[in-house]
Amino acid sequence: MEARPAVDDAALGREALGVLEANWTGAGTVPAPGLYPHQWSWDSAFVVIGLARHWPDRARDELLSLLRGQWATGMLPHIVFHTREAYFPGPSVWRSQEHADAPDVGTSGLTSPPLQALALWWLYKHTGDVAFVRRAYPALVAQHDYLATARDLGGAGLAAIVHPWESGMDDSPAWDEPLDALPMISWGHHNIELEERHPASDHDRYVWLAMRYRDAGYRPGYLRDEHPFAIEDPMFNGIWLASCQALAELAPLARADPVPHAEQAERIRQAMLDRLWDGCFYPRDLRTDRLIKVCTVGAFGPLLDPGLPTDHLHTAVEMLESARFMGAAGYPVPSCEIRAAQFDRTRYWRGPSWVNTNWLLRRAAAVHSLDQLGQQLTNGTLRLVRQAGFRECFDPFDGSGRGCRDFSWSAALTLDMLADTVVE
Ligand code: 9WN
Repeated sequence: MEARPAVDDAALGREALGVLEANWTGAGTVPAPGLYPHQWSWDSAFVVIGLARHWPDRARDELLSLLRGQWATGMLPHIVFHTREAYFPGPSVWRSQEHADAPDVGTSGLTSPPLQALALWWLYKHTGDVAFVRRAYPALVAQHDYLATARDLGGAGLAAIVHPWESGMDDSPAWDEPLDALPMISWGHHNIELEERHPASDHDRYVWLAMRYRDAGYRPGYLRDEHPFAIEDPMFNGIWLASCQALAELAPLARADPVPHAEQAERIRQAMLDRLWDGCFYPRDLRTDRLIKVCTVGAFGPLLDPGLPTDHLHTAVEMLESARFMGAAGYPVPSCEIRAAQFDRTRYWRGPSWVNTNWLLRRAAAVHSLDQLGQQLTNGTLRLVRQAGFRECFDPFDGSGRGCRDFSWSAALTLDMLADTVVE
């Protein structure tokens, strides 16, 4: 049975806070009870954003707790294992603790979209807490240095993802081609809940890829020369660019030089225009040196950049509003172009709408003063959670909920959106 709709916005806000309170383990917020029982990196950044105006102390604790997982290389892992709850692949698969650069707490060996500096900026903007900026800033600079060095596998100024999990959009059709180029793997240790999300063959390949990287000692040289999956993704890099701009604004508060962050942002912008644009932003597969020509919600990541040239902005917004995306769906924003052969309204990241990508696009609309688009994204997203609850994702045509219930970023970002819509 679906959740009963909250009677009004105040009740919806209370329910959202209730979900975040229930998902707090004492050490961090889990994305959802049961299926995701640890701290996931970009989920946490969305939680920080959502709590900034409602519970800043908790938002600070959330970010600090995530930073405990940072490696000496600067890498912020996509999962931090604060508890002993079962999850596959867990600490015994990643074996981070055998690695000299890893922290005391167990973590995965992969990273995820670098949203944390934008989250810190959001927290500062709503709290004015300079002391906290000073405390968190060095870790985020180290994270960005890691991306600019160990992950610039194409040598053009973009960070490459080396696993679908690093995109945060695991099952995106954008990864079909590079995954199909890998050997067939079958290990037979399947978990029914996971299979509802990814076909077993995909999950086996995910684990195989992660283990290859682990067995190579998590070395950047291996990633550059041997690892079979290396992709420059527009959403990952669009988020990185926005985070570089956030660090440029925060740097003076931390008595640091903003210029390197602004220069980094410009390098990313130029490289995305040169390497990922062909009428739309596409991921570039570094192993074939070709664009992966499937249009997903990831194509809109570069819109987070206030410096995106106007003609690119207009073309991308036209596509977003067209029948390829929002124009033919009842709810914003399908995770894959509706007319693509790979579109599937029921399958994880291959069609359903997600609150976090809607929030990112709403942020992009604000950055470019596209007020009507922003309002449409906000209203459509709030309609989803009002009707179906804080689900993991939603059917873009009828708005029904899919995946987990009580999903943290759906609750957190609802709080953020409500804070802008409250009429005093
Ligand atoms: C693997 C936690 C994470 C999100 C990702 C989402 C999903 C995991 C999975 O859940 O990924 O990391 O099991 O599919 O795709 O965006 O961070 O909510």
